[in-house]
Amino acid sequence: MRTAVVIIGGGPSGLLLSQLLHVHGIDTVVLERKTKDYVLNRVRAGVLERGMLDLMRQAGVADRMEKEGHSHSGTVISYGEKTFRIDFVEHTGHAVMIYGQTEVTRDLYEAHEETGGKIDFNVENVVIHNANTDAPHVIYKVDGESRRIDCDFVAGCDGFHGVSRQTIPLDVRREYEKIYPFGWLGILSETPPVHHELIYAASKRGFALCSMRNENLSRYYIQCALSEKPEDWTDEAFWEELKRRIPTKQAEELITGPSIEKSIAPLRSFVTEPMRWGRLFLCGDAAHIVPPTGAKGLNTAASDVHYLFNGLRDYYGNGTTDGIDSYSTKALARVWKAERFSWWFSSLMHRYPDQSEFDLKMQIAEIEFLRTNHAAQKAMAENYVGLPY
Ligand code: FAS
Ligand code: PHB
Repeated sequence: MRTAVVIIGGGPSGLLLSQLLHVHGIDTVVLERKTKDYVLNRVRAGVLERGMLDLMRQAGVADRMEKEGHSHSGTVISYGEKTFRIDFVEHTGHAVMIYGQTEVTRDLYEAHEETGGKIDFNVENVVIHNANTDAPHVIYKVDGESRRIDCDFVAGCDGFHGVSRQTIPLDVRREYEKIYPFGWLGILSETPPVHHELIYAASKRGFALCSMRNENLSRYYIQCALSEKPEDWTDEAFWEELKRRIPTKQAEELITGPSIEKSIAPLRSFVTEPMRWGRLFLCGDAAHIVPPTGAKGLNTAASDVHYLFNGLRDYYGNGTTDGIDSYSTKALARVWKAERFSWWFSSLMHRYPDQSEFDLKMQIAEIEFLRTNHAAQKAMAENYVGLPY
C-alpha cells in the first residue's frame, strides 16, 4: 500500500493533522494502537486556545464546539481566602473555550469517518523504516497480519510512550526533562461547577483546580503525592480535601456528588530536539510534555499541527520545502514558551515538599505581584489564551 503521509497515533494531534491534510486533498493513513472507544474515553484537557479553535474551523469540525463549548473571558486565582481574577479579554482581546479533549477527538473521528479517512485500530509492532531517506515506509501488524505502507512522510503523533521519538537515533536526539514531586488527582462529577469560571487555588495544603466540561459536568483536581493511587481516595475524602484548599465561600457552595472518573496524572516537563529527522516529524506529546497547570498540552500539540500541516500543504501544493525544513525550529520556538509558562505557573501554585520558609514567602510575593500588577496580569493572560503561532 502507498500513501502521502502515514500518521502514527489517533489522538488529537494525529486526527487533526489527518483532517487538515484531507481537506487539502492530501492522502493519509492513521495507525492507532488502541480502539476508538479507548481513545474517546480518555479524560484529559479541557481548555482550548484561540489557535486550536481556528484549526478546528479550518478542518471543518468546529460546529458542535461553537454550539456546546463555553467561552471563558477570564479565570480566578485564589490563595487561602484571597481571590482575584485575570481578565483575558481586557488584556488580550481573546477568550478561551471550555470544550473537553474527549469532545474534540469525538468530532475529529466523526469527520474522519464521514470523509472515508483510512485508520487502522489495534495496531501492533509499528516500526518506521528509512525515515532518513526519501523513501520511508512503516511496517505494523493488525490481527496478527503484517502490513507495509510506503509513503512520502511519517508524522509521529503517538504521544509520550509512542515509537516515533525512539526512531530518532540517540546521537541525534537531545532530551530535556523535569519531573515534579507531585501529581494531580482528578475527578469528573455530574454536578454543577462551583463557579462559572475556573478557579486555580494555591493553599498551605497544596494546589487545587475547579474546572468544568458543561453546566452539569465538573472537573476537579487536587495536588497529591506521587505515592498515592486513585483508590486511596474515597469521593468523600476528595471533596473534604478540595474544600480545605479553596476559599470558604466556594467550599460552602460546592455541590458534591459521586465521581464518574477518578485518575492521577504525574507532572513532568519534557522536550525532545529536533522534532524532525529526515522524513519523520514529531508532533504533540510525542515531542513534548507540560504539567497541565497552564492547559498547554493539547494546545501546543495544535501549534505543531499548524506548522506541519502548512509545511506539507506547501510541499504538495507548489513543491516548496521551506515549511517542512523550518518545522522543527518554528515548533520548538513556541514549545519552549509553553514549557516556560507551564513551569512558571506550576511553580507559583503548588506546594513543594522541600520548600523553605523563604521559598514560601517568595511564592506569596509572586502571587501578590500577579494580583496587583497590570503588566504581570497581561503577561499571564497572553500566555493563557495562547501566544501567536
Ligand atoms: P496523545 O497521547 O493524546 O495521543 C497519542 C495516540 O497515539 C494515543 O491514542 C495512543 O494510543 C497512540 N499510540 C501510542 N503509541 C502508538 C504506537 N506505537 N502505534 C500506534 N499508536 C500509538 N493537557 C491539557 O491541556 N490539559 C489537561 O488537563 C491535560 N490532562 C492530561 C492528563 C493525562 C493523564 C495525560 C496523559 C495528558 C493530559 N494532558 C492535558 C495533555 C494531553 O491533553 C495531551 O497534550 C494531548 O493528548 C496530546 O495529544 P497527542 O499528541 O495526540 O497525544
Ligand atoms: C481541565 O478542565 O481538565 C483543565 C483545565 C485547566 C487546566 C488543566 C486541566 O489547566
